[in-house]
Amino acid sequence: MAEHASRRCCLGWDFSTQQVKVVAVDADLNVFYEESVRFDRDLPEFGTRGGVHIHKDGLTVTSPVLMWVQALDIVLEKMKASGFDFSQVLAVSGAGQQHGSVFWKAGASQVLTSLSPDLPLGQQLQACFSITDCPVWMDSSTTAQCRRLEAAAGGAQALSRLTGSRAYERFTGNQIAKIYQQNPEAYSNTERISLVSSFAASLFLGSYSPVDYSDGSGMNLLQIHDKVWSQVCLGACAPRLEEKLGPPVPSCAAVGAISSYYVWRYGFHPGCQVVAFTGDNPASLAGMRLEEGDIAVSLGTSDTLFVWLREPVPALEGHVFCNPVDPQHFLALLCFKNGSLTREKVRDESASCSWGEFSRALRSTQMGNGGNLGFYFDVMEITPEATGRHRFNAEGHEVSAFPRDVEVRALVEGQFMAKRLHAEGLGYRVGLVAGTNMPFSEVVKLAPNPRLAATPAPGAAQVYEALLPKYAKLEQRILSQVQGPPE
Ligand code: 5FX
Repeated sequence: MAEHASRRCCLGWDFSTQQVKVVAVDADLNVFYEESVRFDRDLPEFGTRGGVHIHKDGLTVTSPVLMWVQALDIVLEKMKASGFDFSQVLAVSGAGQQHGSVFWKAGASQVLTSLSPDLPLGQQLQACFSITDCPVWMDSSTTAQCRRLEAAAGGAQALSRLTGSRAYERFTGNQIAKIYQQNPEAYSNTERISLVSSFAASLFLGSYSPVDYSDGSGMNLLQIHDKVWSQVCLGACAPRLEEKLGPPVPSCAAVGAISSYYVWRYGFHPGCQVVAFTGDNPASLAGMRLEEGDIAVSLGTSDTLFVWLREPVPALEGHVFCNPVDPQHFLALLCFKNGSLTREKVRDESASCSWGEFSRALRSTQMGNGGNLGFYFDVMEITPEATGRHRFNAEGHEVSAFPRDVEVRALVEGQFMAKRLHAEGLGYRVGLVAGTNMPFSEVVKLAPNPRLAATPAPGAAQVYEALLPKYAKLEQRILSQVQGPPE
């Protein structure tokens, strides 16, 4: 029998854009088993690229709901074939891509609660969805719905104060409004709307699992302070929406025991608990074990920044979500579109296409870059909404180029000052004292320590504290060139 066969554990699922993945974690928080299904490779009959269908308008992006269901079937069958002992699983929970939505057809609840253990889920749930291609987070086709929602809420800033974000095209409320307007029959034939996270939890529960506060904050519908649906926002999106969403719950809530389907088909223990699933970004905050005052940066195609906040200041950029670990606190998320690709471009132009050269250039220049500051927005940036490359010398005069080494440092310092500046705009303060009495942090103490990739150089705080106001002023200057002076 395989080594992983009989270990008490919890299963963590990830329903992401490109794959469904599971990890089994033992009592010491060691991950001892992993399995996954990649949509494009393992379910080619759905014809997705990167797990999605990009429609002809270039704005609409969807994923087939049955692809997600079948992926779960395949992962479970693979686990069974490997001898995985499901009877040792104490609880299942997980994460889903944020904002995506699933529309359950009238009558689906009945099917979910009476699943036959003899058949895979995909076969039984075939007719359970009123929308078979679900809107996902990459969709940007709902600008009209966004403007309508902001108007109904008293403006973008008012909506942000209420729900944590101004209206965003991918946010679920706007997606629901579009479906209601363009396909009213499908909407009225929908008995329940889930997020990808609560949809996945529902599959395990064998009944509708509630939306959790954290992922619910990515809908432009939830009042992030009161944790209730906003009547104004619901009303602006679609009729009878509250009953289709059901009441939201804390992200750590146990929502019930696993469906008997899994007990009979796979041998799960009937007492195995399903804990609410949440969004992938909130789950990352929990997984990285962030605490109040911590900040985490993910450097990818886009750079993403996560911050644990106690008193957020929702703004016109970035998002404030309810915190998945402590519902009294918040999580701020900022997305910077000019991430890795821009760094690679500057590396190629100024460091002979070599990361070694790039690092040498950084070492050969001083912190603060002699007062030279740069903005590198090769594509239209999200935070802030500006484009182009802008370089300023120590006297604040715009210059057309920097020496190569200065260019490299200006890029890195500029990208990180932007992160600090905009995180502060959402209420983050550098130097906060970590909170006490956090049960979650106690629980995860057992897990191996995350590896710090870097620590600040001595003197960094003084240099950048002094430079940041200058950076902020120059950013304003660039923005006023793009947008015109503030009204
Ligand atoms: C966050 O707001 C996003 O839209 C993305 O990070 C998705 O969650 C990716 F799954």
